[in-house]
Amino acid sequence: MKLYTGDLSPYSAKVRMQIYAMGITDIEFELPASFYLGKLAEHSPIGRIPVLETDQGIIPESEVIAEYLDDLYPKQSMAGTTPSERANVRLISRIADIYLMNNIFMVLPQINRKTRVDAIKDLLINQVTRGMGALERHINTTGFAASEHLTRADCTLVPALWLCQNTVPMLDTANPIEVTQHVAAYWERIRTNEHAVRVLAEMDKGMQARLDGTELKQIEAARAKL
Ligand SMILES: N[C@@H](CCC(=O)N[C@@H](CS)C(=O)NCC(=O)O)C(=O)O
Repeated sequence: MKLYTGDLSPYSAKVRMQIYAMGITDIEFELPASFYLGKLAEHSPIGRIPVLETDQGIIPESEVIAEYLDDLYPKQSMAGTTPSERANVRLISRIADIYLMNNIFMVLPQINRKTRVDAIKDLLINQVTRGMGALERHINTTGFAASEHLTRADCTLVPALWLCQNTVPMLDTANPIEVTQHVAAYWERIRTNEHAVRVLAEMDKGMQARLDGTELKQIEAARAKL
């Protein structure tokens, strides 16, 4: 199998963290040139990464890929065991995906102060703040995000919190993790987990490549090959 993935992409990082934690070693990683050219629809109609290529066809959407991996390798499944634990895993993963990452992605174009529309920024940041408030109420106060062991909830939440910490302040807004108690404590704890450490380093590397011009060179190289 092949995963179309990028270092900086939090949705891709979520799937990579699950792959590392499940000990799956036969999935090749690739960032296609089409990503830089805005032509990801050549690989998947949704036009976004991650995409998993399997012998049966492609699977887009991080949550769908995550569930597919759990179904494919039930012994290593990270979906939780009891019905209530599984519900918690899904809930934390949905909060991270829908209320945090999705709204943060929508607000990112407002980083540019010259073109910023304050009403759009405020609307979306309020939604991120609400999502963080909900996470504060639902997150486990000990151990991992949804239970006492590592689950898919952690794989979604780690990249979501990284995104929050590293991008929201660029909108001249305080990092919403700072006013939390349980989320902030979790954020400290999870950064000692080996799989979290690995994806966080990959995301830092991706951010560095964006800031130091390495990514721009890759885009230019992809264009030159057209
Ligand atoms: N709901 C999707 C979101 C994926 C997504 O937005 N991926 C971003 C990178 S993190 C992307 O491919 N953006 C390219 C684009 O929007 O053209 C998922 O969970 O996989």
